[in-house]
Amino acid sequence: MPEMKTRWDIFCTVVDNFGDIGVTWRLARQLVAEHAVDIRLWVDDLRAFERICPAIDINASQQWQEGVEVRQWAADWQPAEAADVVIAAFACQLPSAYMVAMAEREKPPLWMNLDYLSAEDWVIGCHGLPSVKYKSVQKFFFFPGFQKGTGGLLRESGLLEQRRQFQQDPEAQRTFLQGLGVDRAQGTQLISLFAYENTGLASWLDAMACDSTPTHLLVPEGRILGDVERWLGVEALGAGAVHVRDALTVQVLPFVRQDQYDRLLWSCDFNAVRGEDSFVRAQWAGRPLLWHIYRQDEDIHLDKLEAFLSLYVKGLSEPASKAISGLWRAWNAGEKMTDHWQSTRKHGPELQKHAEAWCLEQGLQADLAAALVQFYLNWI
Ligand code: TRH
Repeated sequence: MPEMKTRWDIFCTVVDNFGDIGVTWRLARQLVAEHAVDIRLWVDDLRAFERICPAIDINASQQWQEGVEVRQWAADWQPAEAADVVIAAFACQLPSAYMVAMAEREKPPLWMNLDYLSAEDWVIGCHGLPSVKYKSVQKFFFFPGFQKGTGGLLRESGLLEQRRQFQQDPEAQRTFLQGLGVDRAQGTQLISLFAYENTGLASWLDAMACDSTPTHLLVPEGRILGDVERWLGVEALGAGAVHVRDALTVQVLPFVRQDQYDRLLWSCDFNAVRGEDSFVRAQWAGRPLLWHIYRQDEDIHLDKLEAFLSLYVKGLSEPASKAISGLWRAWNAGEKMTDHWQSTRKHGPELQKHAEAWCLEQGLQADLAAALVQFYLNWI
């Protein structure tokens, strides 16, 4: 831990959706709460921020949220002193006047690019390497990851313990779900669905509707709703809507705060997630999951999908491994899900045990915020 309070600036441009702000907001809060550093979080789109943190005042150029100084990153940049540690999230371009301020400091700051999450092996070789230089200021690559030699994953201290307690407390789960208007009938499997548009959805919903076990599907408001509407044959689905088709109950949820979303994942038997941050949170939930990866040009996201799968299935029996891999591949190709879902259901107990084991194994790594602080301490 640094002796004096260090000042950190995190820069976030919201490219689309909620992952960019989701990751940086989570990191900023954790650095304040667990590492006693001063954080300024510069964000260019406070509306996206407001969705995951309703307390945000979208008109304020400066505000404090949970100990984090949130700054509007306006197009007309006003001069600001450079911090001791500067994090450019996801290769965002810093304001040029800020770069000048970094170079003018007596001791140049530690400048890092916080990269996207990938399970690919090359990440281990690149994590921590120097990147470009601006005058006297050297930039470094910082890669999150699942394996030793990477920067790890965001995981707040005590998270897994909190999660376990919650999952062992049916009353806490009931109260939480009731707060969202969800009444879970006994013997029903609860599934959350956070995904991009997906042509495979209809076949998955068909499979759930025909299942001998009833399913209660919780869908936060968002991009997948159009496909849900088409399957239900209804229009303008909004938070609170509930529709029943045979064994399947579909319920639309409001978008909730990040900590509530965690509880939603912890409450469900199976979680469909997407992007980067919800993907990691579903792993900490210790429940089987389905990842809708963020699509990239030339299908390079498919390499990332395969890299993760090859790590994740280690320790699973051959049939369970085939079932979950088949499900993930079909989902990401927008293909028919029916058979894959049936096989996944068949291996449910093994996949459940495995999800917990995977979570525990990942929980042994240093978390990303601690790794960043350590990187800084090694650097000074
Ligand atoms: O929203 P995403 O798809 O975000 C991203 C961005 O598209 C980004 O540009 C891309 O590079 C990246 O994916 C890979 O998915 P993600 O990362 O899961 O972010 C969603 C955030 O929203 C996450 O922090 C969880 C949060 N969330 C809530 O707080 N409440 C909710 O109700 C839901 C459904 C999500």
